[in-house]
Amino acid sequence: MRALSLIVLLLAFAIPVAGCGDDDDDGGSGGADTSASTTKTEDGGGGATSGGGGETLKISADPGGALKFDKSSLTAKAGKVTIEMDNPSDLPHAVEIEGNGVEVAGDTVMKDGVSKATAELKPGDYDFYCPVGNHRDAGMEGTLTVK
Ligand SMILES: [Cu+2]
Repeated sequence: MRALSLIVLLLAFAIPVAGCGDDDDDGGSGGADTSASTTKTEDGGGGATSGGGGETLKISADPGGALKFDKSSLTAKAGKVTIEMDNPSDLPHAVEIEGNGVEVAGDTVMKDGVSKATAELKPGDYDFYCPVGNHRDAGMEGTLTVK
């Protein structure tokens, strides 16, 4: 009897964990290591308690090919923040968030691509910019204020 109720308990526990795993499915990037999947389960639990979601700020590179974004200042609430940059131009661009010990870069994307940088941010001032070539120096940057 005891062993049976233990199994029922384990099953009840396993179902919500599996549901969580479907959310951020980036498996396959590493090897088929069993210790890696154990770590991932723990991460999933932590993410669930923090509420998930977060805030997404959308910006765009200049469609005419100028080295600038369509916004030079952004504001977000503290927590998980994503900057999502559309690239309608013929130049490669990316978006990067930097400041207060954080440095996260999105993929460099070509025309019609979307670059995303996501970071857990505390209140403070951050920079966002394009890390491609000299784009930042040329003016492809702005300020992200987190409150
Ligand atoms: Cu750029």
